[in-house]
Amino acid sequence: VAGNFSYDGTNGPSHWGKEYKTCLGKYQSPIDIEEKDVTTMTFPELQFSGVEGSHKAYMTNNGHTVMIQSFDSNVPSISGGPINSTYVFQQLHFHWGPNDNQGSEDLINNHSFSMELHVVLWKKEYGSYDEAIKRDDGLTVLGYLYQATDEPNPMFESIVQQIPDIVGVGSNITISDNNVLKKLVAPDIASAQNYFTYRGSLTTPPCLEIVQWIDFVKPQHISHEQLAAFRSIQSADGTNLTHNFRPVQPLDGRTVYRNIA
Ligand code: 1SD
Ligand code: ZN
Repeated sequence: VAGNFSYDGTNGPSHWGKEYKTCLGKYQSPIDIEEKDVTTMTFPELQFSGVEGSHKAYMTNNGHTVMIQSFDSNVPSISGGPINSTYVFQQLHFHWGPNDNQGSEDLINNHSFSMELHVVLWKKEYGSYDEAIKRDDGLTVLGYLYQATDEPNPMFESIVQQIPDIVGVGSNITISDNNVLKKLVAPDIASAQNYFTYRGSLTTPPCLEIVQWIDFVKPQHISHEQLAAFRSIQSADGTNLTHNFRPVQPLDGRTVYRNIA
C-alpha cells in the first residue's frame, strides 16, 4: 500500500521517485495537453453500460482524496473508444487545489482547472483490479474537468453535504443519494465522444505506467462553496488536505490523440 506520500515537503511529488522508482519513468501522468500538438483520430464509439439505475455507494477519506466505491451488483463499465475491451468501474475520486485557479492534474494549453474527477476502471479479462494493475493495459481512467463558478452543480450536492462526515482520515460512509454514480461516471451524451486520449500512469505512487487516459474536452462546473468543502478534509498528517494534484510530467515523445466523432 502506497500510503507514505503527500503533496508537500519531504514526501511531496518531487520526492516520490526515491521510494517509488516508477514515478521517475518516461510515461508519467499528468501532462499538459497542447491542442496544437494533438493528433486527430476517429475511434470506435465509446460506450457506457451499467450506469443507468441506482447504485449503493460509499464515500471514504483515504488521506489523499475523497473516494467513492460501490459494491452493487449493477456495475458501470465502458468499452469502445481507444480501448479494445471492456473495463469495469473500481472507484472514483477527486483532485483539487488550494484555490480555484489550480486543482486539475492534466492541463489543457497550460490551463489548470479547479478540480478533476478520475473514474478508475480495470480490464475485465484480468478478473480483478489487483490482477489488472500487474498488466500494461490494466487500467483506464476517465478524467473530467471542473471550473469553479458561482453556480452550484446539482451533481455534487449530496457529496458535499456528506463531506463533513468524512473529515477524519479513514472515515467511510454510505452515500444517501443512490444516483451519484449515474451522475458522475457518464458525461452527457453530447460530450461523451469529445475527448483526448494518451498512454500514461497513475498520478499517485507507485505511479504504475498502465493507464489509458481518456480526458473529456468540455469542462463542467462546480461552485466555489462546493469546492471549498473538499479542502476541509484531513490528510494523513492531520492537516487539511487543501490540495492533491501532481504537477505535470514530461510528454517525452508520446502522442496525444483527440477523437473526432
Ligand atoms: O490517485 C489515484 C489513487 O488514489 C488510486 O485510486 C490509483 C488507482 O488505484 O489511481 C490514482 S489516479 O492515477 O487515478 N490519480
Ligand atoms: Zn486521480
